[in-house]
Order: sequence, then structure tokens, then C-alpha cells
Amino acid sequence: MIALILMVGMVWGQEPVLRVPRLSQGVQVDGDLGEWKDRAFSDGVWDIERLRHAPWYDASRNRLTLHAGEKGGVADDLSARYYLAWDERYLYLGAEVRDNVNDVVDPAHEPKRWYFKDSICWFVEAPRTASGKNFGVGDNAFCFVIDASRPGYAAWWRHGAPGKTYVEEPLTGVDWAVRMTRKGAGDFVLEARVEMAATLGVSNPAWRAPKVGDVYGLEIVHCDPDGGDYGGHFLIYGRGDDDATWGRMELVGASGPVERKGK
Ligand SMILES: [Ca+2]
Ligand SMILES: [Ca+2]
Ligand SMILES: [Ca+2]
Repeated sequence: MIALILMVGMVWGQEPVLRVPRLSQGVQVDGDLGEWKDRAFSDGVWDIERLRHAPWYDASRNRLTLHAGEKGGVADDLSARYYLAWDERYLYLGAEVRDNVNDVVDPAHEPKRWYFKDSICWFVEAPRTASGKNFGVGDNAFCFVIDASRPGYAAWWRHGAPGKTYVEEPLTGVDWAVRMTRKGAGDFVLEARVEMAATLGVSNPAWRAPKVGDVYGLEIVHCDPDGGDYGGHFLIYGRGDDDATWGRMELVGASGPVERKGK
């Protein structure tokens, strides 16, 4: 019995299973998640204290930047809820974030350097093969720099394709909105809708329109440099660019809100 529990724990530890519901109603991409977030996948608040108990945690990679004189604890530095859903045409991505500083200034800026700026990036492999080839066929990163002025590089697509790895280009086939929510801080809501055929279908010609039961790979990379160099970030459900470490994202049918019992 103990061996069985350990085995299940190991499998869970190596490969988190994320059941992502289909949305049956429309989404208005306006920086407010109210119309869909209670029907989406979310597993609650992530901060560094929760993250350091996750099986994929690596202290050299998951870290935050402490400034001289900084007030507030680690939850104020960065904590977030992430939301994910799908329908026949789109992946829906959302985040509600508490961040003490908005930092999108990169001294060595290049359009592809989202990871040197406040940003959230959903790494998706479709379908999941967990081949371990970094950003090869089927691997995608949908990245959003949290810059309210929305420069052209703020929605970015890193992906693989047949015979190619690490293709870097602006993300097309996307509607997205970011709304800053706390004056003098870096809090925000991000809402995005990514067209799957124009992205997943390009990175892997074997990709087919999604249906219940399909399995994708998923990792979330949330960058929070806050004046520091590269490395202020959370890696959630995986350990980096190697898709064999990413979580198992199962496409499931529509889900209702969590019910609260009456007295
Ligand atoms: Ca909305
Ligand atoms: Ca921060
Ligand atoms: Ca920040």
C-alpha cells in the first residue's frame, strides 16, 4: 500500500495533471475575466512559498528580486492566479496578478527578450509527446509583456516547426488585453484568446482541431525582473524549455462554478 502511494506520488510529482474545461459561452477580451474565470481551469494562488514545495521547484531558477528598502513580503512581490480554457477555435489565457513593481525596461532590449521584462508566457505542446526536444515540432510559447502601451513585441510567439527550433516572431491570431489594477504598483489582469489553428497547427502539422480527451503539455513561466537581471521568475508545472518536464493538460468538457452549500 505504501509502495502504491509512493508510486502515485512520484507520477504526480513528475507530471502534474491539469484538467482544462471547454468554454461554452463567448469571451469578451477586455481585461476582465469575470465572464469565464469560474468556468476555467485554475488551481488557486501561486506565490514563491507555494512554489518551493512543488516537485519541479529549483531555487536557482524560481526566484524574486529584493530591492534596498523594499517593504512587503514575498506575496506582495509576486502572487497570481492563472486561468485556462479552450473551445473549438481558441485557447483562453488569463491571469490576475499582484506585483509590487511594473518593470518592462530591458537595457539590452530585443523583441524576443520577453523574459527580461514583466511577462507571462504559457508554454504549450500540442499534442503532448514530451519528446524532450526543446522548442521543436509542436512546442509553443505564448508570451505577453505587461506593458500597457502594447508595443508590437508585447505578444510574442516562440515555437518549433518541422525542421526548425526556436522560431521567434510576433504572435498573430491573438486578441489580448492587459489592465493595470493598482496605482503605483505592478498589479494587473491579463486576458488573451489565441487562435489554435494559426499557432498550434503551424508548429505541428499533425495537430488537429481540439476535442475532449486530447492531451497537451503545459508550463507557465511568469517573469518578474523588477530591476534585476534575468532569472526573477516562477516556473509552474515544469522545469524549463524541455517539454518532457511539462505538465499533462487534458482537454475536458464544460465545467460549472464551484458550488457553495447553503446553511
Ligand atoms: Ca473578459
Ligand atoms: Ca515583483
Ligand atoms: Ca514586476
